[in-house]
Amino acid sequence: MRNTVSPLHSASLSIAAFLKQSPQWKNSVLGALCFSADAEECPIQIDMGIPCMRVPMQRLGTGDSVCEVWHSNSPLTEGKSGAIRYRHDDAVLFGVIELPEKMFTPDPAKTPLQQATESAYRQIFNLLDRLHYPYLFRFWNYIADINTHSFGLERYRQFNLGRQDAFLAHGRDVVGNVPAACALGSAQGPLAIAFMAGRAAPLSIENPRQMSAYQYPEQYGPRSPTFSRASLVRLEQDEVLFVSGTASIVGHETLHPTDILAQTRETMANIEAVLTQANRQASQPGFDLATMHYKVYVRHSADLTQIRTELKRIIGTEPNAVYLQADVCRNDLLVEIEATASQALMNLAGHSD
Ligand code: 3EB
Repeated sequence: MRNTVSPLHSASLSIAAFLKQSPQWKNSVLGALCFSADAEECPIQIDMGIPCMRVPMQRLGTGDSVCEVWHSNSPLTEGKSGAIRYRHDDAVLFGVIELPEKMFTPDPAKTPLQQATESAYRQIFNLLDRLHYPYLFRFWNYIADINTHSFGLERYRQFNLGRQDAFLAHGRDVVGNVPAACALGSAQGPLAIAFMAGRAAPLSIENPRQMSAYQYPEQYGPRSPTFSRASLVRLEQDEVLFVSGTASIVGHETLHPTDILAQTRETMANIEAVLTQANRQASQPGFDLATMHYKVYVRHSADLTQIRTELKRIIGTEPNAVYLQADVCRNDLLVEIEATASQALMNLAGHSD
């Protein structure tokens, strides 16, 4: 964001462009999420051992694929544990896990998706305990047919059951200090979860315009979702802000159920409110709408142009944004936007370069 590239930062590029990068560049990759409509396994993971999660989602606008790539400028170690692949430096670990629901049998008490979710989260928590990266910064959750009902419950709500059970089983907080997250629907594929964790506790940030998601009332499902509106991570040389998937929700209610322009404005008002909270708690109040990196999940691809035009108008300049076609976790939500930024810390205790 400032003149220096932050030690932990993300970049967006196509799968083809990724494959053409230098070996040094690839060695500095902590991990990646690759979004593309075709159903092949991530070529990056196959070729290089980089933890890379392929998400079956259509990119909208330009190009047919896009990877969100996280870099570190410290030496990296990689490994596998059960279904998880990960890389870490001394401070941060990035991992991915994909679990097909057909590995699990329906049980009267727990649906296959619920079991897959609980298993994935438990595997993640076990790995982080073992390698001593106890603090979760952020989860990315992708679930096929997220709005479909099965076993008498919407699939997103089944996911929420499994997720909260895993947090509770590991003695983790389910209110207050919870990680940032997003949860989106893909067309097909296994439950796919990516995560970033570290050795320093992040600050969990809430939005005064919204009820905390972990306090949503029961009308949204038997268990509340376990995520915060943002998490602010302070590392040795930089500070990273992960703004969770954000939608047109005020209090706990969806606003403007059929109006894409109004949903886009409400969503951006929510992100702006989260940035205001983050700047109060950051070491430098440097986060602003114009310098965030956005991922915009669009339910109906026909809405792309309107969303794009409105975002540019609100932000005042062409945003750094990637657009993807996805289902959002309430039927009446038409768009969900997440945002990330990292800023290099300046003037710290005699460090200057
Ligand atoms: C919302 O605000 C919209 O279940 O992990 C956004 C971000 C949403 C994360 C999650 C859900 C999740 O409730 C949905």
